[in-house]
Amino acid sequence: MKHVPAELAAFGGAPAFSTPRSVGRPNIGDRAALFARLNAALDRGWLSNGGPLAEEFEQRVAAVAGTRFCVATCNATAGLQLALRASGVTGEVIVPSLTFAATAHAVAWLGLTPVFCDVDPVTGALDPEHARSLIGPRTGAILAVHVWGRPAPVRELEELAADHRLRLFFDAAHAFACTSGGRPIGGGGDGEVFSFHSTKFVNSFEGGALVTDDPELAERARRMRNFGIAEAERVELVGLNAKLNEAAAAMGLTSLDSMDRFIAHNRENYHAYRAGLAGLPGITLLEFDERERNNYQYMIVAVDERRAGFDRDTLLAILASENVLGRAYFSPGCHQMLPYADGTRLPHTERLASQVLALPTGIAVSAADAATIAGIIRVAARQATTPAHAA
Ligand code: T4K
Repeated sequence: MKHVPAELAAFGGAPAFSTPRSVGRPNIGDRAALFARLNAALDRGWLSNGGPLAEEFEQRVAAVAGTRFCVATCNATAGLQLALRASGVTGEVIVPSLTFAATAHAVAWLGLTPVFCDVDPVTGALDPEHARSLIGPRTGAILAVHVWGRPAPVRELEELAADHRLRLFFDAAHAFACTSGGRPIGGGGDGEVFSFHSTKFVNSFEGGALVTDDPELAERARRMRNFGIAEAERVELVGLNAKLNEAAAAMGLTSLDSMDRFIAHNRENYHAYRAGLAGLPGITLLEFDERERNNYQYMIVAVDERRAGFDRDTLLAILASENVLGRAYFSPGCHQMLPYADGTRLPHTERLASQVLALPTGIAVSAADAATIAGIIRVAARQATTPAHAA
């Protein structure tokens, strides 16, 4: 077990870790199984365009999500674009601002207008009442996000969308294998999109998937994913190339084989962080509702500067000097990013975006590491409130 420094590296102590512990380090599953799958694909001479590995991956993702259909894609951003385009959304799309830029970009790239919505001040989930106030004659859809793997208010949003005849999608990039109200995330709204990027707990190097129970949407998205080709050379729709290749599917399947182990590991880390950070003034670890199934892949802490004695960016710097590479996910909110900034103010989003950071977890981080990292934060908090460092 690593030591918790009595003196922080930022003040001349030795770093707690000799090699980095970083957010987003990929979980690597069984290498032999991965190479066997890759070899089989090479032997088959079938490397993309709906190969057997991609089809198996789709079936297994649909089984986890509890949906009838799964359309695997080269990444989640393309999956979001397919979902919106295949369902004929026009005009404005209501999206939370507290998310990765990809959510807004998927909308804007299609020539649609993202309209940014505020979030719950504690959980960061899209606020249905604020969303309601943003609905106007040009609104075509709501694209909510299960940010950090914590479920958005699925039922309220389904009611809201139904009341206004809007399409409803969920960016479920963070929420594969989670549940909401006991229901697997995947079956909400018209469709949901997962990410299997390398930084996700289940990864296919790069990859994504649109899951839905709507056969028409699934079929249109499937065709649009492959240049709009219906069969042979018959092109029926404007399409793009958003297919998942066989190497990616091989990695995705291998990752799925280890999914339960990855979740159990992340859960242990979560509990180590929770125990280590308990009772620290101004430091709040965003909790998981353990009545639900969670993937525990984003460890999010909010730093309240007034009570902690330091701000989020100072904590990130302190951690970095200990070789702990956190990330300011997600800061700033999309509504304050250059392509979208138009003076809109979203108070809850802005406060959370200024306070949150992600701490390292995943297979490369042990529960003992998590305890050490929590210990560093504890030391930082103590030093921040002692007169020598408080100035
Ligand atoms: N919606 C939401 C809510 C999302 O969060 C995302 C993606 C999407 C949609 C779109 O999904 P995809 O189209 O990507 O499938 C990373 C990921 O690239 C991105 O997928 C993810 N969200 C986002 C939250 O994180 P960056 O710009 O922070 O990546 P980068 O290169 O700075 O790496 C992040 C950390 O991971 C670093 O500490 C380094 C580490 N890392 C990264 C890679 C790729 C590794 O250790 N090994 C690696 O192979 O976006």
